[in-house]
Amino acid sequence: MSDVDVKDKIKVRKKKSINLKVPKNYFVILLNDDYTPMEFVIYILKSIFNKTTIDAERVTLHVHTRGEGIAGLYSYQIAEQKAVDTLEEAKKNKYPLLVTLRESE
Ligand code: TYC
Repeated sequence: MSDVDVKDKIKVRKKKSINLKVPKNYFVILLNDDYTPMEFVIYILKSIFNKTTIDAERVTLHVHTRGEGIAGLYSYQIAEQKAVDTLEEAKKNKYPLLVTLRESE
């Protein structure tokens, strides 16, 4: 076999690349509206976002006066599930409460 033929048989193994990307986190943002009762928003923040009563009241007042506020920060899957749970609970109670997700950083 010539040198050229032998060289064709040499396999170059590619180094396995490591994914160095850190997964992003997502804010679940509550939006204000004129109809959802404060008590219901507080209940959502306590039951879905594990807030204390004091924190839930603080976030609710912030959303009420500023238009929006952070309910929590989670990995995408958890943030999405909490948003779905919030919207389902609001729908069940016929309130127009809305949430959005916002990528952090
Ligand atoms: N603005 C509502 C009210 O006056 C209260 C409210 C707070 C609604 C936060 C939504 O995400 C919200 N009853």
